[in-house]
Amino acid sequence: MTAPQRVAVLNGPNLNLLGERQPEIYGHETLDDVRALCQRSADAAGLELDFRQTNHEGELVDAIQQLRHSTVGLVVNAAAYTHTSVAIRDALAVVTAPVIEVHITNVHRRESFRHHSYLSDVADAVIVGCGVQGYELAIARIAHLAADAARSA
Ligand code: CA2
Repeated sequence: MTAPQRVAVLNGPNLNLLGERQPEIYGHETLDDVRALCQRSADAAGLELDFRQTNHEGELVDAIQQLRHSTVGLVVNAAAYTHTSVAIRDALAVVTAPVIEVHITNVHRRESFRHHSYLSDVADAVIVGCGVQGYELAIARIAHLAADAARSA
């Protein structure tokens, strides 16, 4: 029997505060709600879920390096590091599995410093402004790509 395929969801700084502060911007769902939503999406797709959050840039780099050979896709909301981190970009650039960048808010409708992402051009897809549903869409897309890859293997 083959091991179940795994999808990883990585969350960056301050996303642990979801639902506790600024609900008018980020909504009422907590990070635990997002984890549960991702678990349902992964279960529906027959994937295992590895869901993480860290406030530290190097920990995100470590996680990307660690997961790059063991997942069928990475969903990344690097939060503020999206707009600053060459290190996270360089780590993602060597991941061969699909990478999907997710932002809860429509960053293009916000302050101009949020309009540039160091990650978008090394990601396979970018989902912004769909609220926490963006995570669900990203996992569904990764499941679709993983099924395609398995068919053509
Ligand atoms: O829209 C997104 O998902 C962001 O990645 C969220 C980041 C922000 O820096 C990006 O520009 C867009 C901020 C995450 C912080 O989340 C908080 C949640 C509740 C209260 C305070 C911060």
